[in-house]
Amino acid sequence: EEQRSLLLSSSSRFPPPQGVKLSYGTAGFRADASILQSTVYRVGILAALRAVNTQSVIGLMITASHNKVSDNGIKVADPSGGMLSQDWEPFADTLANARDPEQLVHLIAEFVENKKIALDGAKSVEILVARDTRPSGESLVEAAKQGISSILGAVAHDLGILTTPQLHWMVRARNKGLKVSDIDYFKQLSSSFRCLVDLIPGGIHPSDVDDKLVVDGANGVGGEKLELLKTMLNGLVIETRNSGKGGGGVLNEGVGADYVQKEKVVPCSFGPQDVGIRCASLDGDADRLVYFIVPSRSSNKIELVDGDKILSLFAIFIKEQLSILSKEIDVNGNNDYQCRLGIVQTAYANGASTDYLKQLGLEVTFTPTGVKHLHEKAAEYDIGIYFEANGHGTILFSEHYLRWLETRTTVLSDVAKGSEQHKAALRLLAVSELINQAVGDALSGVLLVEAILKHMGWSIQRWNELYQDLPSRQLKVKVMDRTAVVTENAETVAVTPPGIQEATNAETVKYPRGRCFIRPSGTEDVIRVYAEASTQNAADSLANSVAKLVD
Ligand code: 16G
Ligand code: ZN
Repeated sequence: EEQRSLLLSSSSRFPPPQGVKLSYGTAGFRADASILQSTVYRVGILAALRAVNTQSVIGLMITASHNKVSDNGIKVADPSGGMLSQDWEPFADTLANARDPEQLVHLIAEFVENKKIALDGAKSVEILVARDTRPSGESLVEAAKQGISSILGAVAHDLGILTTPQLHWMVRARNKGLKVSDIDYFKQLSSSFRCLVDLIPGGIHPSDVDDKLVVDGANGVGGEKLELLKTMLNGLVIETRNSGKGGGGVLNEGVGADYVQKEKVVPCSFGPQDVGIRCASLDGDADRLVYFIVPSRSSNKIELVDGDKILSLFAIFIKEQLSILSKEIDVNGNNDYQCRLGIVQTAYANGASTDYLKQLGLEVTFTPTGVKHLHEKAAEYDIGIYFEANGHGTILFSEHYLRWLETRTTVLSDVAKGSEQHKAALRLLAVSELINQAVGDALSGVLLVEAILKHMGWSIQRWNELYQDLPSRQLKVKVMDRTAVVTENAETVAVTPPGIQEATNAETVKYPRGRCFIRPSGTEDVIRVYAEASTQNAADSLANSVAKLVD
């Protein structure tokens, strides 16, 4: 019928690359941009099917995040704004690897039948498409649109260049029935930031006025969007570097959150002039954020203030508000609601951060690497805070708890309005508006960090001193087949190849405070090794000896 011939004719324009097997990994499909046309076209089809199936708005983001500028990738945002439902991932793989139009159409028909997707095109559905600043993005967006429009009733809406979290935010908002444009995102961020600042006890300290933050935009979309956001903020001085404008540097080359976190050196255009200043780095699509300090004029080494420290800062602030709120007693002398606060980390979290969080009395759980895992776990709490050490994370609020907070702020008597409890509830509500509820978001993350530092009256040095990171080392080992390593227990135990875990343990016990694990990368053909110990030499040596076991 009509649908079949539509698919056959459009797919013949997108022959798949020969001799490559693609897989929808932790971060969607990612590869050299030159081989992605057919994959992106096919993911366009998948997104359209997902939209018809859920009768919701779906998002498509064209980005390769922190990877090099010649790479690109594509991932799907589900109706909630989160990652594509995991039970659709195998279908994504199957589609991407279909040999020819006939097979492709056959696979689609089979899937449509299986999932009982009603493809009559009767009701139209919308797919929001956005891309980062990569030059290959433009033609890939075209391919995505072709895929989308090969499904009857599916309509692509091209939003141009956005950060990844912005796209996720838009999808989420649209499915909540809000008529939003990308300017609404900036309005919500800036007004909730303002709200937090207005609630600072005793107001902003005068010395804050010329206390600036310098942000490395990774020569990508984040720098550009931050420039825009800045114009809507008061009381925050931000200097953007590596904003990607005016023929400056190359995307992610010697810049950005991934570079800074892995290499622990200053990014391009930072140096001796920045000693002691509060600095931050975004990644190429602005879903990761790390802070750093340049400690001395004589070296390019930095003090990294990573995702774990951001998590700790957020946790302290949330805990403080909750403890203020818990002093609120109702007329019967009961405190009627106990908020469940949970912290979610991965095995990459520095052991010192986990110790610190537990000392604060917080519940800490671990999941495998990858936002979808952390996000899912965090969503089980009233307030769930998750972060990867690499700087991807956010704070999730359950609908139930938000409703409760809202009633607190409205039912409190006039006397209680303006009370500490009232303010704490307002702060938590402002945080839920500011911090992206769909995915980790460097721009909203920067604003929340800045608001909390102002609230606490802390310098970045004071913040960094919450605890001291244990020395660590990450290595990667190129292997023929990374699937040979299978892990369990949130990637802390390798169950295959046989004996590898025992050998790793035997090395680890040789080092005081030693901790080490291996896992297959979800984005590259490598096995990653992480080691931590009481000294840098020990961590290096542990990582090296375990890397030899893998080789
Ligand atoms: C992707 C993940 C990130 C994870 C990283 C691990 C998303 C949106 N991003 O960038 O969370 O930390 O992969 O990479 O899920 P690896 O598997 O190569 O170590
Ligand atoms: Zn990213």
